[in-house]
Amino acid sequence: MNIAKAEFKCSSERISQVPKDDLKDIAFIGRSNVGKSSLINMLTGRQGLAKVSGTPGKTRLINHFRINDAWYLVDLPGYGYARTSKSVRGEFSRLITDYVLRCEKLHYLFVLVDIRLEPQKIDLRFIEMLGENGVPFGIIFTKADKLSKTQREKSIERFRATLAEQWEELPPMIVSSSERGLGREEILATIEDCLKV
Ligand SMILES: Nc1nc2c(ncn2[C@@H]2O[C@H](COP(=O)(O)OP(=O)(O)OP(=O)(O)O)[C@@H](O)[C@H]2O)c(=O)[nH]1
Ligand SMILES: [Mg+2]
Repeated sequence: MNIAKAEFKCSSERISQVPKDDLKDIAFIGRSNVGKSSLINMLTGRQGLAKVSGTPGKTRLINHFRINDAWYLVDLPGYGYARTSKSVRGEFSRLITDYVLRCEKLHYLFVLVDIRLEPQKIDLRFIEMLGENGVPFGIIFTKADKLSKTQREKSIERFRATLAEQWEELPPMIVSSSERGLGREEILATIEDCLKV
């Protein structure tokens, strides 16, 4: 898929504020600092479209970017940001659970996982919630440039094995690096396919 046009549409602090048109949402979520905003910039080829930061918790709202006037790419706040007070955090914020479980615009969700880390409980719980609620999703491993090829393969295998303990069918998994542009074609092809359904 060629991205000819990518424009910021709006930021929402409640799901009642998301765009009311019938374009589908393809959203990106994961732990704070996993690289969601960087990946969105890499996919659209527009640096600075989504705000990137070394400080976790940068993205706090649901951000809609309108792509080719045909669909929305959605940057979601990170979960598991420990420095947010417990009362607003819950396990996953209300904003995240409302959007992921109730928003009818959501068509497909990519869960981003840092390829360097062993499977994190919070990611596994999030994935479990998606499975239980029938939310269609795929996994994108981020920051692949930080590992060697062998280390990457080991890490993916470890994640696959952990998921296989609980799930018979595993979600699609894509390896990416926003620094290197790795995974771009594969992610865009996956999006193109799932927009047809
Ligand atoms: N080496 C490397 N660093 C990356 C990559 N992607 C993101 N980063 C770095 O990771 C940090 C966090 O990136 P963001 O894109 O802001 O992460 P985020 O998931 O949007 O973070 P929040 O909005 O805070 O939840 C930044 O310092 C990025 O430069 C990557 O592919 N490779
Ligand atoms: Mg962000």
